[in-house]
Amino acid sequence: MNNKLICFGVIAGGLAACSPSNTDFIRLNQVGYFPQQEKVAIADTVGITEFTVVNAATGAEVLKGSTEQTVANSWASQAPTTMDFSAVTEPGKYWLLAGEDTAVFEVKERPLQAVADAALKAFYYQRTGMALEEQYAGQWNRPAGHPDTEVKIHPSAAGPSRKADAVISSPKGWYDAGDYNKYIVNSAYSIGLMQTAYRLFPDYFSKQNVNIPESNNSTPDLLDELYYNLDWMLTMQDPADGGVYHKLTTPSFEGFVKPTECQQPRYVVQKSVTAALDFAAVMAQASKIYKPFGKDYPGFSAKALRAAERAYAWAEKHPEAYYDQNALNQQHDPDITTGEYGDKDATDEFFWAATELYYATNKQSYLIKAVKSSPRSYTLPSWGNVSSLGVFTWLLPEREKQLRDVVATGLVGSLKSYLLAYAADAVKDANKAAFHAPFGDDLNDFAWGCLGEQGANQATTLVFAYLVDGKNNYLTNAYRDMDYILGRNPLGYCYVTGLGTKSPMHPHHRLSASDGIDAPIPGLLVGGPNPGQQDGVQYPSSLPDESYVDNEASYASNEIAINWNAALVTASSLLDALSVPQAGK
Ligand code: G3I
Ligand code: 9MR
Repeated sequence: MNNKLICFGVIAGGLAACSPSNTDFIRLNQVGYFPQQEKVAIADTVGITEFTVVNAATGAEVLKGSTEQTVANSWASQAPTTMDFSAVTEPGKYWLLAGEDTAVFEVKERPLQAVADAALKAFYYQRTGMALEEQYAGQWNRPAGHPDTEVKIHPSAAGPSRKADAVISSPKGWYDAGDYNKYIVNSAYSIGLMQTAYRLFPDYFSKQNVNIPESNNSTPDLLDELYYNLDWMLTMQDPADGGVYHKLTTPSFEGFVKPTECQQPRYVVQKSVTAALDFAAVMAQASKIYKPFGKDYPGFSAKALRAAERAYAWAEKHPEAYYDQNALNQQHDPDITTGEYGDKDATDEFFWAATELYYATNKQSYLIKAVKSSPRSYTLPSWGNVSSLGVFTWLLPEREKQLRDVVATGLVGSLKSYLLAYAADAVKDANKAAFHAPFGDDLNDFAWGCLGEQGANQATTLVFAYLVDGKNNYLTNAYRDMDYILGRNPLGYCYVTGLGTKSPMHPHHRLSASDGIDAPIPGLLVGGPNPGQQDGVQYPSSLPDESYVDNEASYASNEIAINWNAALVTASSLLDALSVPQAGK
């Protein structure tokens, strides 16, 4: 079948609504390009040397171009071709035609606004313990589940004042992911990333409205949403000693049932050093960020700072209190088999927490501690390695100008050089990469949750490199990573639910799976290609960048999680803000 001719016919007949067939192999950003953005599509059309761009509304040809060869990935037998249509800058809908293949794309102002808004709104859908009303949640409205007002102290968390099986109240917060549990390490890390975005462009966030119950108060929606989880986190601190429980969980994962149908008891489990430090870091951040919003959140700023200092002091006394679920299960009952978020090295958490506490208090002791645990190279943010969150805080452009202390300025100098070394290396081959992005040409790019932890977080890192160094090339490459996530990838998925022309319909997500609605909850980034394939599901391919399947059972490639969505919120908001200079700071 010749798609090209069929679509031309449709266009000539005045109907712009025809859609490309699934067999097409043109890969591009399915959400849209802003007028000045580089615009590149990928095809595997061997032998095709030319492409055409047609205005979908008028049928008029607006561009003719030549294809170029990329460099094949080490695991691929063949390099795809690229088509550069950056010259198309007039807002509108277009067809890209190459040989037998067709794809539709759109040029518009602020295409990433839809991504940034949907990604943030997804956190509202993850809220536990409250009813989601139709006026905010649309067809995904639901009654309250998991009130968590009666949660048991697991024996691993018992102490002199709170004995095993004692009951505490620990309501609110977000469901972590496809499961129904709440984990301090992961939700703190997620908040840390998004609070970083807020610090960079507060004016951008003050204008955002995602229609949540708090949208009409005087606090930005982002901060209202984060507060819903911060408020839960405060309940996870043991008032007796300042330690922080690692997680609030059922002993084993629930089935694919609605929140209101869950029966298992919920526990708070063991205090850990990583939970305490991640908690300390975000509470210290929040104490500064929420200070101007005391009208909506009275007393929170001071309370957060006190909580942060106590948690940090606890961590210093318990530096070896790692969360090791196997060891825990050998000593205590019931066994806990849900997400571990374990760690055997808290140096990065000490660095991040000390960094934030120094920024919040100006106490010299925290500066010394931050320097002592500072990293020797740059590592992308992930729940398991948070050193970059500390790096971002040191490199905040406004702050750097204010630093006078020689120890602090020395540290900033080193951290900057590590970040820029990472960024320079990341972008060096991107121009010729198989999918024209810095993410996606290395075997190590693909693992559980890679689209968030390695894709979107690389984009955020490159935004920082751009802000620090001023090189446009870093910004261009950050947008390229977003293009990858939004469709310019081997399987041609826009990996965010509800966006683009082909997106996941069956994520490993209990809320979406149990609500009786065909469409999944929107705005959720799936984990993505993961050659580990740990879920035993049949995948279409064993190639690293094709190890993804839109199957509800595939928790290793098709789950959603707050940390990946936090990465999407951060990258898409920063890039949206930067594509409208006046909306940024
Ligand atoms: O870091 C290594 C990397 O160096 C190596 O190249 C790669 C090769 O496969 O493996 C990488 O480690 C993987 C790691 O994720 C990457 O972050 C591990 O194999 C993999 O098992 C690990 O998966 C974690 C998963 O839980 C299983 O424990 C994910 O990070 C983590 O995001 C995920 O979190 C779960 C929670 O436990 C429960 N809630 C859902 C959530 C999302 O799936
Ligand atoms: O649903 C669970 C998901 O949230 C986790 O990321 C994943 C790995 O810990 O585990 C999933 O639960 C599966 C369990 O590990 C094994 N039995 C099937 C469960 C999913 O239905």
